[in-house]
Amino acid sequence: MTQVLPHPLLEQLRQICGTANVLTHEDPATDLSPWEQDWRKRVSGRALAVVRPGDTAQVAAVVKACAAHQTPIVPQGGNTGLVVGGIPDNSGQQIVLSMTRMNAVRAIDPANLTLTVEAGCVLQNLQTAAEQAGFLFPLSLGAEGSCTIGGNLGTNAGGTQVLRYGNARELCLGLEVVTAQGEVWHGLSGLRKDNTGYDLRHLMIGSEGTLGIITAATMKLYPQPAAQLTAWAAVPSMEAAVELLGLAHQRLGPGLTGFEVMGQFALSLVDKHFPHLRVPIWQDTPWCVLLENSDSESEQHARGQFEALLETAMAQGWVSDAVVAENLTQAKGLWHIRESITLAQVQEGQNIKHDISIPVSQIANFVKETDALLEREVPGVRLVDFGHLGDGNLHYNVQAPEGSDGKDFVRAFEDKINTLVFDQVKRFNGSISAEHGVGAQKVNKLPHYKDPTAMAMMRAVKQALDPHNIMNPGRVLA
Ligand code: FAD
Ligand code: 2HG
Ligand code: ZN
Repeated sequence: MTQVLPHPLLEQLRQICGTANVLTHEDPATDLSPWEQDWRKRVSGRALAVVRPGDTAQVAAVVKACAAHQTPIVPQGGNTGLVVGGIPDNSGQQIVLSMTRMNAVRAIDPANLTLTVEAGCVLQNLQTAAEQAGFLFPLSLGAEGSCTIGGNLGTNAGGTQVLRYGNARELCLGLEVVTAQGEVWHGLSGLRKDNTGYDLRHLMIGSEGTLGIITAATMKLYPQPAAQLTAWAAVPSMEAAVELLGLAHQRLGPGLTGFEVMGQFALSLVDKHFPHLRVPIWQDTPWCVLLENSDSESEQHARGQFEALLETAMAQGWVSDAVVAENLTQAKGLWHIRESITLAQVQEGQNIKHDISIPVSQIANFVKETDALLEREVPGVRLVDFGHLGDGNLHYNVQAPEGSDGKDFVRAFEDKINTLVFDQVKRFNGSISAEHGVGAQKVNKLPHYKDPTAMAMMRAVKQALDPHNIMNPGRVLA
């Protein structure tokens, strides 16, 4: 009989976090797939262990132990990322550092308009904590019921309120981070002004776990609006949607907190797979737009502003039909339709995602040209265009031709289609990752599309902060 020798690192990790918080394949009854498989169920890895620290000191001790054994660490929050950034590779040698046990709201400072929270706090719980204290925490995205603030900061998440409040980066005033050497950087200052050298916070945000582990963050709070109104409008073209956006900025000013665009095919998928959601006015229009007006005065004021805006837009021919939600339940229903596009795409079969940004002024040209290019090069492809038009961020997704197998299609065409789309993005001075990040998915594409000097500076930063490449290797930088 062969005896399984105790793994020295695993023994150490068990001492640091407790046996129950170090999950391995040694126990056949333990299913590690929730941590090893990506949200889209396209990629799976194999972890040496899933480690679940309970506090910052444990994170630091785990990193020190892993560094001593040269064992790579993959930080993970809610595992809702869409670019294969938070799961281990196939080597069986990486540990997943799951942050979900560290989920406490540490402090709320009403006078400073800040909230300090641990990295594993689910975004929705953070929003609720802010609301219960009488404030708004505006970061909002479809995965908010399971993604964590650590993952949001790791990816610099965007979502639906960016045009008014900015992305995760703009909402963060301070960080607590465990470095690749296992040291703790105490940076939870909550200061709005601090010019004491390089801004390390901004280096960590969006670094996708490749420079350090975010253990806590101090986030900005905002006053709650007096009223929030949502409208759904049919628009005859992308040009018209852009005109409507300009008018909405002009008329609503900072009240404009959401401006989403949805192509007809994207909405047809929601209608097909979730008919109970009752998608409004989509059959006779190529595009619909979802607008949100957050008013500091009253609902009556907001409604008046919205009605005047839509009237002008209709007179200009930029809107052909529109509905304004009558109450919060209706508004939530409209937003739910928008947030269901991703899931409707999953139901339709495997697809190719492009999370891109283009200057708003160029989006209509980009879509027209790129649609035509793809239809010519890959006949029959179905384009699922939607996204945060207010930020110039399109989810320019590509579904297999009707009746063909999604998996076969992705295998055969993903690389070709990515190159066609990304070359177009470059031509239009855009970015190949607007909000989801680079992860492992775009790591090989990045050097072709990012400025070489910027790539060299990124490599120098990585080398300086993580010289042994133990922090999420193979992500962001190859
Ligand atoms: P994970 O998936 O666990 O990790 C993501 C990355 O962050 C990985 O590289 C990981 O290593 C790193 N990371 C995680 N925690 C930490 C930490 N504590 N310290 C350092 N690095 C860490 N994204 C948007 O931007 N906008 C959207 O509108 C949006 N909508 C979505 C809708 C759906 C239905 C889904 C499934 C996803 C959506 N996403 C969106 C993508 C995803 O939700 C975000 O990227 C989110 O920020 C990831 O958070 P997470 O906790 O799940 O992170
Ligand atoms: C959204 O805006 C998300 O709904 C997901 O960023 C986008 O499914 C996608 O491609
Ligand atoms: Zn998005």
